[in-house]
Formats: sequence, structure tokens, C-alpha cells
Amino acid sequence: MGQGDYRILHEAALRDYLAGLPELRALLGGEPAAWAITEVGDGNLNLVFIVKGTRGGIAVKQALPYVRLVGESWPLPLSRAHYEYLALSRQAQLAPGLVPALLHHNETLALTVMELLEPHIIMRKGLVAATPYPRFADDITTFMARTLFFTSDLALTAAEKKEAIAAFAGNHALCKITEDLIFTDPYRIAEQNRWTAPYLDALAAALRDDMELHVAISRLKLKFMASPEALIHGDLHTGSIMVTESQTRVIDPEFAFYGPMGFDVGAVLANLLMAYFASAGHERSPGERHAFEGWVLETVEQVWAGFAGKFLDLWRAGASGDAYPVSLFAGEKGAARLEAERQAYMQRLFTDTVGFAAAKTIRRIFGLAHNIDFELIEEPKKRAVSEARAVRLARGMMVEAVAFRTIADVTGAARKLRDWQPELSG
Ligand code: SR1
Ligand code: MG
Repeated sequence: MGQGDYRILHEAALRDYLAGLPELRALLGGEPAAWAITEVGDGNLNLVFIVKGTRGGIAVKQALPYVRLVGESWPLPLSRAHYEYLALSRQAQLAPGLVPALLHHNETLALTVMELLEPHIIMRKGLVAATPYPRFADDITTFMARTLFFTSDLALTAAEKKEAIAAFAGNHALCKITEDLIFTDPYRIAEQNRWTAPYLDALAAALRDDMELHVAISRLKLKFMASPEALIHGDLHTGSIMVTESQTRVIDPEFAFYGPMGFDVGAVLANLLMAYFASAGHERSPGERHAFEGWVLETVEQVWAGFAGKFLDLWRAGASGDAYPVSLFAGEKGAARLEAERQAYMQRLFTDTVGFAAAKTIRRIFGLAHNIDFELIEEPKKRAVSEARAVRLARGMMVEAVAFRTIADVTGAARKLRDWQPELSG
């Protein structure tokens, strides 16, 4: 996993490398010189190539020794490719058909070859274009329920769980990115912060002065750092999900580690809620995206309900882990008490989810890495209005997470803010 013989494979070197792998060469078909190789990476960290031959295509991802978004001044370990491969392998076992098939991995080159997902598109792009995805809620809730439940203490023995935590513990540089960019920087002066200025200047300053918010984000940060509940994807936003009308694939788990489950579930909800608030900024005539916005909020509700239902079903069907020993919950009385405890567990997880969703929202509006949901709203003032609405909801969700008892409380609050007119600076 060290730098060793690592080298960045640009087009020519990649062509030669793939030509030397008989299985991939056969899958692509034709002469290597005729393969079409295109670099398509639009994420923040890596190179991603699509390679097409006469028979088929593949996707190749290579980690760079630095953060692509910023450049060589921000080094980043290549080992993230190892953790991504490990996570994808585990997710493929636990949620078959919901992650891309793995075709090849080279640890030294920090390079992974995967099936080419076609005609899938990055979900975030589809949401900007107001496209509903009818399979999404069912698929993403299966993915989250199964990957989180089966890697938790509810399904693993204590020894298995500790070994699994150790296997991902080295991915701390990626965790540190999250700890800084999500849980710290947006709430202080940080060189890399940016927002829609001047309109959100006062709001940015207010966040830096809001001690209730600083306590809430610090509690969430501690939970992120010190709660190895399950193998989480760690970056489960709508840019890490590829979709068609009938298929969903979760990609890019390079931030994976054993962390709090609510971080993943909150990421999905936050990104749907941001798509909802951004939608007003994309409409060309009033109400044009009304049906889409309804679908988004319905999906928010389905995601929590579907996840909670599937997770509970897995738990009820037989938990072989060392937590909640069956022998302590014998008979009718034990079964009833255990069921009440399951409900309490889900309520705590819901509160975590609400808080993490808020943190994921605020970082996209004031931190380093923004998202196209808002960024593609061309008129800055309009963008700031959408962003301010999302921040208003997020602040409430973070500071008063327990006041949101149900997912309908979240969607109800979002709906009320749809046409709220914030006071902007500038
Ligand atoms: C410097 S990396 C910025 C962001 O990109 C990734 O997708 C993660 O969300 C990370 O926080
Ligand atoms: Mg990514």
C-alpha cells in the first residue's frame, strides 16, 4: 500500500497496462490501439477512466497521491484505494447487485477496474434535471439496511466486529477530511470555506457565532469519531449513487470505516433535501417542478421508513451478534421488552440521522466542496435563497434533533420553508 512502484497511469500507460491483462483484454475486445479511453472523473479526489473496446467497456479508477480538487499541496494516502476495494467487496456480499462488479485491483497502483455502468448517470445530475427515480427508495434502503445491520454488533460476534474495525482503522486520513470539512470548518474561519457571497455573508458569520450550533456539531463530530457501530460507506451523497429508472448502484466507498450508522442514512436524506430546496432555483416558470418536488419529499419519507423497516426485519429474523443476547430476552415478557428496545434503538438512530443530515447540508453551503444542486443555479441571489432555506431547516435539525420525532416532522418543516423569503446580505 506504500508509494513503491506507484505511477499515475495516463491514457497511453493505462492502455498498455490493460493490454497486459488477458481477461480485461478479452472483455474489451479488439486491438488495444483502437480502444477509446476517456478520463471522466468529476469527483474531488481521483482519476476515473472509461475504456471501450469492440466488445465491451470498463471503468478504471486510480487514486492520486493528493486531493484532485485542490492539487499536490494537499497530499492524501493512496491506501484509500485499498479501503474502497475492501468496502466494495464486503458491500457486494451483503447487498448483491447494488454495487458495481469488481473486475481487477492493483494495490501498488491504487487502481481498481469495475464494470462500466451504462446507461446509468450520477443521481445528482438526474435530480438537477428533475428526474424521479422510482426504484431508488427501495434499493437504497436495502443497501443501507443490509450493509449496516450485517456489519454491526447485532449480527457479528465481538471478536468479528473488532477484527472488522481494525481492518478499516487505517483509513483515518479520509476520516480526517470529514472531521475537518464537515464537522469543523464551516463553523469557523477557514481558508477553504466559501459561500454565495455577498448574499450569505451574514448567515456565514452567524454560524461562526452560534454556540448552540457549535455544541451540536461538536457532539456529532464526537459521535462520528467514537462510535464504530457498523461499516459505513462514509460519503453516501447523490454523487456516489448511479441510477437508471430501474437500477441503482452505490459507488465510491473510499471513506468507508466503522462509524455511526446515522452518518450514511443522514447523507442520503440531506442530499434529497438539498435537491428539494435547490429545485426552486432551477424552475423556469412557477410550479414547473412541483411534481418532482413532491416525489423528492415522498422519497425522503420512504427512505427513512424503508430503512427502519428493513433493518428491524433483519434484527427480528435472527440476530446472531453478541449484542442483546437471546438468553436475556426469553419468553413472552422478554420478546415484548426486546421489541420495545428495538423501537428505542431506531428512535436514537433517527435522532442521529437528523443531526448528521443537518451537518451534511451546512458543509455543502459554507465549506470547501459544494454540490451542483445549488452550484448550477446560475443567478447567485436565487441560489442564496435556496441555500438559506436549506440552512434554516438544517440549523433546526441540528440543534433540536430530538424535536423531530418522525420523518414527517422533517418533510413537514421542509415543505413550510419551500417559499420562505430569507433576509439576504448585500
Ligand atoms: C477534499 S474532498 C471533499 C469531499 O469530496 C468527497 O466526496 C467527500 O464528500 C469530501 O468531503
Ligand atoms: Mg467520492
